[in-house]
Amino acid sequence: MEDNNQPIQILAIDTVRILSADAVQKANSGHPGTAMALAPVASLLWTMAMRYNPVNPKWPNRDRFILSNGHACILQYIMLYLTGYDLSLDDLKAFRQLHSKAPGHPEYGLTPGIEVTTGPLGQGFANSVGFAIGQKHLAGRYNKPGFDLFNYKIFCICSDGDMMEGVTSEAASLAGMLELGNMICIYDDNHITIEGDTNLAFNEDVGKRFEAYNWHVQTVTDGNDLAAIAEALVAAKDETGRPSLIKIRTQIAYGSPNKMNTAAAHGSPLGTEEVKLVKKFFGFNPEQSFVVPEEVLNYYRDAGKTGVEKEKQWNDLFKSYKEKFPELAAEYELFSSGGLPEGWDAGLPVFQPTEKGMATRAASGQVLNAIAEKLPALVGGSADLSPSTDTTLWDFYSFNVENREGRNFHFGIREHAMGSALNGMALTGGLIPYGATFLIFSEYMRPPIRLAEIMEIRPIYVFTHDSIGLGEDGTTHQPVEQLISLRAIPNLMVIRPADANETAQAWRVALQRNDGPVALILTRQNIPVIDQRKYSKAVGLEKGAYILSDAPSFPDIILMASGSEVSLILDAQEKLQQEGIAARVVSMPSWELFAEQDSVYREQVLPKSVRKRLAVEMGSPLGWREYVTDDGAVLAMSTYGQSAPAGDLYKEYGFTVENIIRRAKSLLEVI
Ligand SMILES: Cc1ncc(C[n+]2csc(CCOP(=O)(O)OP(=O)(O)O)c2C)c(N)n1
Repeated sequence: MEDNNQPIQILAIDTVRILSADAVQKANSGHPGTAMALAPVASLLWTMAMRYNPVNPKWPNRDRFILSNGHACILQYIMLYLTGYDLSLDDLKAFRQLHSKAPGHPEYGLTPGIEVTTGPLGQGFANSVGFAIGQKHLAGRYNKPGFDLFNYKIFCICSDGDMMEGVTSEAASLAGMLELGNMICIYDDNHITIEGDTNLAFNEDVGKRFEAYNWHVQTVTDGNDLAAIAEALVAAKDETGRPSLIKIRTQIAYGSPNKMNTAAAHGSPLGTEEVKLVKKFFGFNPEQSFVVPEEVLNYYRDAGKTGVEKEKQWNDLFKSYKEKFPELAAEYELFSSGGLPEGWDAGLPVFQPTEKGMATRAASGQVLNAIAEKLPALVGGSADLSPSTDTTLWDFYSFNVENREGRNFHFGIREHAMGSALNGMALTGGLIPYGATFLIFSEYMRPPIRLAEIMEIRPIYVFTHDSIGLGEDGTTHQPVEQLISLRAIPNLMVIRPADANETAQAWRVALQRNDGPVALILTRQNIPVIDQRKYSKAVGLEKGAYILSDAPSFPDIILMASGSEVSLILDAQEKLQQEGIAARVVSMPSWELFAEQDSVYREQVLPKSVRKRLAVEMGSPLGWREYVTDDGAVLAMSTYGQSAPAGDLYKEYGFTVENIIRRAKSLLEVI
């Protein structure tokens, strides 16, 4: 250090700026400028505004911090290291390297203190809304007079890019309406994006926009004005009736004489010489890198240590809460550790065949309501489609400003924000969130679905209206490629049950999974309830594929299907039998579950020696080849559907028992 006379706060901030420049320079990739410019606000957040304990990053009543502009994550890693999380200076030196704890964008589960994986712009902001909903709901359910168990806040930093993304608008609108006063978002208004000045593509008044969303909006005109930032943070914390936006005008790469305020400082190292100039500007030795003055480390570590006592106080509070409200405490402990109560599935309904049959969405609604009482952690809703997706919990209230304990969520027609909010809710701890819409509109929420897979967290998606079988709504609403595209997402478990009983089993499997999300794919239309006295029990669903009805002798052919098409192949089996053809019927609700089975089981279900196989699914044929082999065939949708009654569409596209028989015979060359 050349100049040691600066007040510690300034020195501490400058250290963060220089570490940012150093780490990105060493990695030879990354985003230095934004981290440098945000150092003052970060420093204030971690020293005066936020409640956290680096020794226990999972402490339930900690404030949550989400960096929505995840590209600036070196800033967060530096703050985690400095305040005493399990992250070292060496980890910072390994920024963006193989197996590093400091990857190119923040990843949940990899780095202690990272609450959620961010990087796709807009997600972190919308996740924050989910976290804020989660906190309000926990408080609504568990807080009692004298026991303010959950009163933490959600802090989020976001950038121009976040503000441009549509999902931010959806989520901000929802947050304002729900009066989520526990959320504080700092908007890094630096006027710079990758292509240059924001005037190229973005010139609205963000503050006014957020005011219109019912947010409490403050502006700080200078990102280095510590007093103004601190004041704004205090005011934001005091505002509990509305979410807060603090718009801070910063200068990207502040301190870099040649890169400051330019897009060049956004996504590339500043350059060795420029980094030296930065060090000079801040009075550091230009020849030294990764310098952390001892007093700076002490300054941040001391701030971090205050969290130990705060957590202890909370633990004491929880202890007396546990004495006074043992059941509620036990419930929270169970669900927040990912468990389910003993016997939770005892009341799963069993459905009997009826003349009319039953849509799997309707069965799902019954299942959900049968288990809701025993699973208070199960909360969810839809993007304005609860009546159509059958996802209302009949005996419970809606979540709204008056009732935070409500378990029915109205996300509005905001599928994308719903998906992102579900991630924040799932990460809250103690909640099992589900979200519903039509399968076709899963398209509108793919980014958060993918992130849930990466994070191995467990929202449950209820996607109904799963095929041309939805009928008259027509082409725009009839999914074709959605099933296979969801199956293509690693770690998403897709389950398309064949009837009401498989639907009950699908919920059982979904709720038992706690290392990744599940998508339930359900019909709009009534379909037969398969007679479990005549055929195999629906519990076979848990294996992904199972022999629903075997051939009386060694099978000539295997018929396989998922969802509504299973009943068709069952009928076809019977008719083929009358003609002396032995067909095995395999119900195949989940490729992912089947892939988890051992090879012996898989061989039992699909023996290699039976090469004639016909797969039937009202979706894209892609992927089925693996199961039908080169000697088999796939009856699927290779075009879009049309607007017509379902029965007519079944005929039009060949999803009839007669056509299945014809295709089977053609495979067996008996036509
Ligand atoms: C959804 C999404 N689209 C594009 C990108 C690629 N990207 C990363 S940062 C960025 C914009 C940078 O501008 P800003 O958000 O203002 O960040 P700053 O320059 O202030 O760091 C873009 C387009 C992304 N991460 N996510």
